[in-house]
Amino acid sequence: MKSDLKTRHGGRILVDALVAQGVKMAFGVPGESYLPVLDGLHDVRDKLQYVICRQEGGASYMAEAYGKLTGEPGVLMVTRGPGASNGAIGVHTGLQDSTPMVVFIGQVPNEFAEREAFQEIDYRRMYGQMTKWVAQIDRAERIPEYVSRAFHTALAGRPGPVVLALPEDTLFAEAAVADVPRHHVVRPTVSSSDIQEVKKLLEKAEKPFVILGGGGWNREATLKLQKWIEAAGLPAGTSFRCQDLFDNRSPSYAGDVGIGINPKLARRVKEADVVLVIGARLGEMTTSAYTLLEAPVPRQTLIHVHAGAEELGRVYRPALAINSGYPQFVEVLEKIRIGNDGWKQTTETARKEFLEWTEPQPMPGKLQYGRVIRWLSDTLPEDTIIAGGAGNFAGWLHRHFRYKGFRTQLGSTNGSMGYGYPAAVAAKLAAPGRTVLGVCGDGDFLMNGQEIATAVQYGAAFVALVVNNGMYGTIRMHQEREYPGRVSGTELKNPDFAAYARAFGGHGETVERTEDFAPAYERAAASGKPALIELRIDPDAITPATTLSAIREKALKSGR
Ligand SMILES: Cc1ncc(C[n+]2csc(CCOP(=O)(O)OP(=O)(O)O)c2C)c(N)n1
Ligand SMILES: [Mg+2]
Repeated sequence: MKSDLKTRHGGRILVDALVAQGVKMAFGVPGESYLPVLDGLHDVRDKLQYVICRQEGGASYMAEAYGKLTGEPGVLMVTRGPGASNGAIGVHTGLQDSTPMVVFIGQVPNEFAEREAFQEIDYRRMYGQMTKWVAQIDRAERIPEYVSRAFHTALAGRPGPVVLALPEDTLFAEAAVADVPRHHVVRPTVSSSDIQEVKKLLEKAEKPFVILGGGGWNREATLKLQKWIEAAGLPAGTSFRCQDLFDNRSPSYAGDVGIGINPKLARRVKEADVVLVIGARLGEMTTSAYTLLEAPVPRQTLIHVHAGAEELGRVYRPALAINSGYPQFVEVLEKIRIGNDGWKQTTETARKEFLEWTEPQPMPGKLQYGRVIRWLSDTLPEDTIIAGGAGNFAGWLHRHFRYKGFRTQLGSTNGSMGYGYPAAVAAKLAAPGRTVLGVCGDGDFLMNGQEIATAVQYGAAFVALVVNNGMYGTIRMHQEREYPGRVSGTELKNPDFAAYARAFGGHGETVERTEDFAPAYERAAASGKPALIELRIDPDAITPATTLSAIREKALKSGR
């Protein structure tokens, strides 16, 4: 048999394995540690586009965003020690966001192993806690087997990242070995007796609430579930940065159960008698630091549906624990009929509270950023992808933008800064027909602003906002609360962001007044280039609802 197979070097075997798994796009920064892979990529360039980035942090975020957007593992390729270190941030994001990723890292040749050779790191230890599986491939003929397992593992149950290290000798070695066909996606399903139990518990409920979240959904499942929830008259919310799992315009949508939660919604979740959680891990951000539900035994009757068996009972002991994929769960759930008028009335109230809460409030300064976000929400096409970073500027986005359907939001639930810009680049490359908007802070943007070069190189024309308040505002806010008036380590002297964008070959605009935003956006979108709009907001406007000076005064009054 083997004699029929063509002999290939390890690099070629690897890229053929990726093509066999269905990979169409990979992100990375090259290194001399994986030259045979780069050589193999040359051969398959018509089938697999290798997007070269300017920093592995940007590349790893792009791979993560690609995985989040498409549901297919995001593929990242980086070099040894330094590349692997820079690339860690997207892997951590992938873990906390349950995003399928497969990461390849160059490695020193086996003959030098364990000598702390040039750039050598043991990735099993380095990435052990950040991944579902880390391995090193020591024989070229086993590459297809390892790659197949990596794809199965990244996608199975709760999706997540996998790392494969590639010793140089494995890549240069030649072998005659067959490719492995495309992976299966293995997710458990719910039993009919468990669904009957869900029905029984919900039927008894007077104040039920549903929370959706996590990774491993698809569009059909979110639409079916939304229909079922609407028919039942149940109120529903979404977990932190998973706001696109439910059309925010639905009469059943009560808001996001995340950071800066509507206090009325927080009370609603706290006072619910039955909470049905599908896909959310119930992490610190979603539970308002484990207060909406008490750990380990919540007061509410908790029905927890999760695709990862290890998540069930990890923090909360549910009344009913269901290990199931979400599309699989919805498929069975939608066959049961429940609902009553009491729930419908509650849902109407919850919806009213959501609408009130999300109405932009006046803030200091000439640029009403909340109104800008609302304008974008009302104006952009329904399937626009919003890629946001981390910082207080994202609070306006979470509060005033109405997400209209599955995978219109890319955000980091691990709260890692620098995500929005590269995620927007990846989104535009993965879905060139869709409008993409990046939303970044001034601190946040410069963590990966160099990826404008990648956007220009690959023609990713989208608009990014940079919300400039001249500081690491989030930290300053906490500072004013804890140590009022003692500003330390949070001021920023910024570049001219519009000029920065133009220097890379992009389009740049600066906006200082609300009325100037719409025409600036139209010009930016029409430029056909990667475009950046700097929004100069009043630094006192620290959240959609309060000011820095109000926080400081309150802290001083309380004797801090
Ligand atoms: C990679 C990373 N580094 C540091 C932090 C801590 N951190 C959270 S928000 C923030 C400031 C964000 O500043 P900016 O992007 O300007 O947004 P702003 O809060 O001013 O709106 C910092 C430093 C983080 N979350 N992620
Ligand atoms: Mg800032």
